[in-house]
Amino acid sequence: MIKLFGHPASTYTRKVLCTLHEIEAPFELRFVDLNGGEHTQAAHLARQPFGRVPTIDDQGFTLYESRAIIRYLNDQYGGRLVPPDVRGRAAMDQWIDVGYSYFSAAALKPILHHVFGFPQDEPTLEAASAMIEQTLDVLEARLGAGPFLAGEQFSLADIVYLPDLDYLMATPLQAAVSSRGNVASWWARSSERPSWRKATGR
Ligand SMILES: N[C@@H](CCC(=O)N[C@@H](CS)C(=O)NCC(=O)O)C(=O)O
Repeated sequence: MIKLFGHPASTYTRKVLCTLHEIEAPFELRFVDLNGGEHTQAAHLARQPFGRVPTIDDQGFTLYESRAIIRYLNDQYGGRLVPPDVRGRAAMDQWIDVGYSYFSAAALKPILHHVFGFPQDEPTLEAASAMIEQTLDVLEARLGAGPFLAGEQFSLADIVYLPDLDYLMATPLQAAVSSRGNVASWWARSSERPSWRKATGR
C-alpha cells in the first residue's frame, strides 16, 4: 500500500490526497508533525532532504516533490488526470507551471496572514493581492473556453490550484474569486468533487 508522509492541512499534501482519491488508489497517511519539528528530524530528512512534506513510499519506491508525486501516481495507477493527447498534456503542464510560478507563492501571503495567524506586512499583502488578481484574470480568460484548465476533463492542473484557493476562500481574497464568473463556476465544480471533499476531511 502507498504510504503518504504528510500533514492534512498542508497545501502540498492536499494535492497528493486529492489525486489519490481521484484515482482511488489505496493509501495510508503517515502524519508528519510539522508543529513538533518532525520534518527536521533525521528519519524524515532521509525521505525528503529539504525537510518538507509530502513524500511517498510506494512499496519501496520513494518520491518527493508534489508535482512529481501526482504525475507518478496518475501514471502508475491508471488515472485519467492527464489528457491523452500531446497538446492536452502540454496545456496541462502550462497551467501547472502558471500555478507554481505566479500563484502559489503569492497566495501563501494572505493565507499565512488570515488563516494561520502569521502576520504579513501591508506592502507584502498588497503585492501578493496584485499577483493573485493578475493570475485570476488569466484563469478567467482560459476558463471561458472550457470547464477545466486543460480542457474538457478535470486534470492534475486543476488539482494544483485547489489547496491554495480553498484557503483563499477564507480570506478577503474570496471576493476576487467570486467576482470572476468563470473562475467561480470552476471553483464550485472542482471543489464539490468527492476527491477534494475527502482531501480536506469534509
Ligand atoms: N516543492 C515542495 C514544497 C513542499 C512544502 O513546502 N511543504 C510545506 C508544507 S505545505 C512544508 O513542508 N513546510 C515545512 C517547512 O517549510 O519547514 C513540493 O511541491 O512538495
